[in-house]
Amino acid sequence: MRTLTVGAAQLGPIQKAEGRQEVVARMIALLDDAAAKGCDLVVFPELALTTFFPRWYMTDPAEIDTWFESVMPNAATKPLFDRARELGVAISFGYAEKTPDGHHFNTSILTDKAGAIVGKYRKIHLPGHSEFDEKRAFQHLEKRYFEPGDLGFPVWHALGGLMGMCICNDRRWPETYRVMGLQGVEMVMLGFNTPSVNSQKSDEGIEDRLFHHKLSLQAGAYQNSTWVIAVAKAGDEDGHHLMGGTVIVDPNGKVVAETKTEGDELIVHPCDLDATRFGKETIFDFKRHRRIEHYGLITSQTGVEPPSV
Ligand code: CDT
Repeated sequence: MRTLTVGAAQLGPIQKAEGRQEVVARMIALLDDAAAKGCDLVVFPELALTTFFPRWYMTDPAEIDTWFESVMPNAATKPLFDRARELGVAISFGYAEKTPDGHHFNTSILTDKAGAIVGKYRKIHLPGHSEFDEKRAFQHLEKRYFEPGDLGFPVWHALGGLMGMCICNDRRWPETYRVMGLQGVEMVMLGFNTPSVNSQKSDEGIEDRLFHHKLSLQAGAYQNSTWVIAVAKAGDEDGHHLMGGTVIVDPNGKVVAETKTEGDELIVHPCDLDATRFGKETIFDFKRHRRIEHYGLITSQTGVEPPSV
């Protein structure tokens, strides 16, 4: 057994006016609880330090940059890194990253148990749109504020296993898991901010949204025989509701732990990384069973091109 005890630390809503220090204090409270419960690793949501700001239309670059971190750790997040190091607990969380040369990414990081950053991922599948869209019930401007990630889907030797990350919308795309699966990933960590209503289809509500969320995670976990840790930012942010549904999914595709609220809430599960072996060595032994000679369209073509009649 190679057991990694994981805490999925859901955050409740963060209002637009709430500062990073307040949020970091909430994250530290969850981290303390996780350490007391024996966690090796605590995973926090996408854009964990602020409200889900891509719902707000902004034009002033200086205002936009107030939502970004140009150094990590920084003054606001140092107490979180310090506490994680004191407790000997690894952490993963998402934030808006501005690079020294001015690029903007939706990023997540993984630290080791000494608080050193050992992995960084930049969100590749950015949902939404880049200009104000009056037809939507509310805006989702990730394509305005972020560039698509430029780091691929790396997998790292960390915490005694093979660890990968993706972010929110990435979880809906089978390619995300498969690229990591081909590197032997044993645990995928991801955070999400998912509105509980479809802004372009008002009759698609929270029940459908939670269904699609779990469907994607469970399929990704099963088809690549990996643990998946999916962590929400949930609840009502300035009148905009985000669904909960923080879950831990085992390599068989089963949900083994799930939050019950839309507030700050920790769920904990002992994840045996060796439980990924059976699937990887049998039905999903890629080397024996994949037929790449038939998969060319996946990387040569983006959109749908029906055959000619
Ligand atoms: N944050 C994020 O990626 N949210 C998306 C919403 C999709 S609707 C524009 C998600 O996939 O949950």
